Amino acid sequence: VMPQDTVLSESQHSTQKITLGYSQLGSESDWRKANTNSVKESAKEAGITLLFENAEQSQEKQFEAIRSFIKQKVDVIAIAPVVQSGWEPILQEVKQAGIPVIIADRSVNVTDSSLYVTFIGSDFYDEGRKAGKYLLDKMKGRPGPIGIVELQGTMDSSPTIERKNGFREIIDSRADLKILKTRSANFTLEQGKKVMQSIIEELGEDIDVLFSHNDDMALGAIEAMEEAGLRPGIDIVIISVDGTRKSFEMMVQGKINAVVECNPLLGMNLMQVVKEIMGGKNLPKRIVLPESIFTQSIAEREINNRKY
Ligand code: GZL
Repeated sequence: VMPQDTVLSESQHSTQKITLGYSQLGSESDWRKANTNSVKESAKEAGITLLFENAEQSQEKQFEAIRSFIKQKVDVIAIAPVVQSGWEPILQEVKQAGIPVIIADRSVNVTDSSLYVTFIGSDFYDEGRKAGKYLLDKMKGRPGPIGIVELQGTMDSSPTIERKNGFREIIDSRADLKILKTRSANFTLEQGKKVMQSIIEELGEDIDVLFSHNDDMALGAIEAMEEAGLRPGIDIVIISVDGTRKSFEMMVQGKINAVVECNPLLGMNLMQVVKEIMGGKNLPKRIVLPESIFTQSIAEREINNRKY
């Protein structure tokens, strides 16, 4: 504890005193848990006081958390928005309170971009394109028609909308790549399994490809396939998104063919941005982390480097 009469330098003063309110959307997936750990660990390392609220997929609970941050007069508020719409009113309240906002992970649909300082998150549209490009390449020599099933993430969330659209932009270049069924399983393993079970009952052998918007739903779908006597990665080509350790284990076992990287480890970037805001720095409106795609050929080598 600092003796009362200690004179803090400007930098000590700013880092010593920063309080960040983080509204996390839930704990639905391994990606989300890694994101939460990254934010908590990075705040500790940065000496930033963190108020952390988990909304368990409820936008209303995110609003409540944000109002509590305003009451507690935090220095900065960061939000991982569960869906992209409905954010104007609460962001106006935060603006009235004079607290800067960082949008983290998923994006918000607002007309007034002065309502937040910057958005730190992946390019989900490009993730969808990468999945589509992998599929075109994988199916080059194979005659059609090729039946695709898509498991979508949380409806009205920016990763779901943009992965869906990026994927379609690419596969539309080949007419006999057909999306037979697209359903949301809300980014969870349990719903991925349930939804895939019902799709298998309906389409069975006609399914050639699964495009899953995240690894947890892909893992659930794999369970459903195996219970139905189908061989994931062989009878059905599986493309997923995130790059969690479990997805690498599945690639090593030949059950997933490719995983598009989506990096949850935003914590350090976030704390850097918080400090720059407190230091009066100007920031770009958009901060994107570089990402790639992983296939079975590199899974064995890469799995031990995985941090989440
Ligand atoms: C993407 C993130 C998504 C992940 C899912 O940045 O919002 O939410 O792809 C997670 O695994 O549930």
